[in-house]
Amino acid sequence: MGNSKSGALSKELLEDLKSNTKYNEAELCVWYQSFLKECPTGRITKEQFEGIYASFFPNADPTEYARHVFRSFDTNADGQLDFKEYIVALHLTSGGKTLQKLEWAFALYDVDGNGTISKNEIQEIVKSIFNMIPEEDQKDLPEDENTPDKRADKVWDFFGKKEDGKDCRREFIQGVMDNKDILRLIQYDEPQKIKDKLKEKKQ
Ligand SMILES: [Ca+2]
Ligand SMILES: [Ca+2]
Repeated sequence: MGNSKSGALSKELLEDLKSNTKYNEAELCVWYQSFLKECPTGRITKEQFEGIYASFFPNADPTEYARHVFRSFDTNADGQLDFKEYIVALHLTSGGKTLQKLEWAFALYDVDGNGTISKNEIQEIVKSIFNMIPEEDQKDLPEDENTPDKRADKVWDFFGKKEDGKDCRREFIQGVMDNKDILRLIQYDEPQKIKDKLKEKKQ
């Protein structure tokens, strides 16, 4: 993307994003201008991304979760989010199709990217989600999901796994599709708040 600094979106990228997200050409152009204003280099670094999360969770610790979310959006694994990755992220966190969202959730949980999800990986993500729940709110959680371990166990049990089992992408997506309750347990809805904030900035 050699023209990322020229202020214009390449035709290929525009077509790509139009067909893979819900945004139309006019919206994408506006997003792009605001993206360049915020990130003149055309890239968001991991530190900037963590900073965005940190500013929204003053009473909690979103660092770990932000790191995992960043990894799941950094599809070419170069340590930065370019405009395409950023728009796909926005699209997924703000009402993309369920299947796309679940594919993203799988990528989030597959920490080492080996194509399966282990119990350790579930524990790691669930713990990072927990860190974002302020302590006073944790007290209001149901008894069987009020600690990271309990919640991770519940998710793991849902998939019917033995201690050393693994979950592949298809099983994971089908499992969550079949039980909406598990969707609530594996995700954190706060990105909506971040999206709204980013939108405000645009205006
Ligand atoms: Ca990248
Ligand atoms: Ca894995």
